Amino acid sequence: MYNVVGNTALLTLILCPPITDLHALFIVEQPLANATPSPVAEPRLQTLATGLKQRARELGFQQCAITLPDASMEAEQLALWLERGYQGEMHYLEQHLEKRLHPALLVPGAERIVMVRMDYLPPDTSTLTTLADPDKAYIARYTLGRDYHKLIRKRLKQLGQWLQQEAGSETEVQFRPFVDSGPVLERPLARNAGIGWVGKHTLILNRSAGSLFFLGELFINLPLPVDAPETESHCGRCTACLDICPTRAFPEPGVLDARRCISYLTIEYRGAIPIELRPLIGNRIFGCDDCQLICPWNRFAKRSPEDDFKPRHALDQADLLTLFNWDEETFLRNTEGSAIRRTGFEGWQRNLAVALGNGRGGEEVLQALRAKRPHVSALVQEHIDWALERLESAAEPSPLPILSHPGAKRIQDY
Ligand code: B12
Ligand code: SF4
Ligand code: SF4
Repeated sequence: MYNVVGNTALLTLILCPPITDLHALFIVEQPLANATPSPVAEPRLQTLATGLKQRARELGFQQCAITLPDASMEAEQLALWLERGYQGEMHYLEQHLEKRLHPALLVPGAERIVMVRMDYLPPDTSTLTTLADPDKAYIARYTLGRDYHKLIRKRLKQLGQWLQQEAGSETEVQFRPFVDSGPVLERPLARNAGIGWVGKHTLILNRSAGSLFFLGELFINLPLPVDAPETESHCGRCTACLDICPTRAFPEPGVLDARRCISYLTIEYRGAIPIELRPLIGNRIFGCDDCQLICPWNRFAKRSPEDDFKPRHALDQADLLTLFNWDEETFLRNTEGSAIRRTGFEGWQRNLAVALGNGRGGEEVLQALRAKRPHVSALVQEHIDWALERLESAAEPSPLPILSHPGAKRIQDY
């Protein structure tokens, strides 16, 4: 929290070892205000809200909308989702349930949540061509450049400071920014703010921007007027995302079994990837975009103007073999300031071994796998053995369901 009165950052963050990622931050709640802020007249609140949205656009957010700190309508489904174990080993999702459903318990004093979205699609990165080339590594398009958490958090802080200055001495505005960094149900809150609807692939979709954007939010202690929620789904009878998911990760529309999702398996999960899912992962070594690429609404997705989201180290079309041959030092150097570090060097090698096993093979690949084997952990060794066995038995590559779907003709190569 950024407190203009005391000028001290009161946000207390305790990093839960050994996971050093933002999802695992344990937030100790601190009130936004020790004293109730002075009341502000209705017309002035309206002017501040209009100015705030304008300032958000100037700061690079494509949309900004205001909602109440209330996600209680998710209670039943969230409990059911967790009961079914769909969260896999993301145990942090089981914690702070009351705070997720009632965000004012997370940030006492919060009167409103200002939701923002920021497009992330980088300029032409030949997405489908890379996905279809078994020698190339596919990295989800949201993470080819700089870690978005840092950029969005910084801009949200600037947005909050603008509000403080604008309110001036009228009232003590206080705020706290989040992006993926706390027990916040960002998608229901974004829907409540009217940013979009929750698509059958579980992500927020907007009619003029698709879904290729990040969400972030600012908790504030000022009762600004709220925006109308999105109450309709515009998915209609479409089921494209459900049909083409390579690992069949949707047990039903709008419900994700994360344990089967390639994004979870390649980023969040630390163990041995289930053998039956390995061939379906193809060349995806960090995250997956298929359910979004096939979505007809993403024809309206906009390119991001942010330089920070442009690919670094040509990661948009790197060769699998080149990445597999990186040592730990190279991995750490080339992923500095990137969200890719989240998978760790062991996870990186594990994912690359699976992708190489799904590839075309050849003498150079076989030699690289054999040469690396003695120098890696038991976990990676087991994945290398799987890859070698698969390549030596000349197993057929798994089909790419996204390319055989009738809707594929409409997909741009982004
Ligand atoms: C954990 C997490 C993941 C997990 C789990 C995903 C998930 N669907 O929850 C994994 C690692 C798989 C993941 C993957 C991705 N993620 Co993610 N992820 C998150 C995170 C940190 C928390 C989400 C959460 O709370 N999930 C909890 C469950 C309970 O939510 P849910 O799946 O929506 O479940 C609800 C419905 O299923 C519903 N429900 C409705 N009907 C029914 C019926 C039944 C019977 C049941 C049981 C449930 C049910 O109940 C649940 C309660 O609301 C958010 C950031 C945040 N703080 O919100 C980002 C976030 C959702 N991710 C994001 C992104 C970009 C991605 C990826 C696209 C990245 C990639 N390219 O690889 C993929 C997309 C995969 C997908 N199709 O969802 C963005 C989405 C932006 C947007 N436009 O919506 C977010 C918001 C991050 C951000 N700040 O921008 N992610
Ligand atoms: S991200 Fe990939 S694996 Fe996960 S649900 Fe979407 S299509 Fe399926
Ligand atoms: S692919 Fe179709 S069903 Fe899936 S989110 Fe997009 S519009 Fe909805």
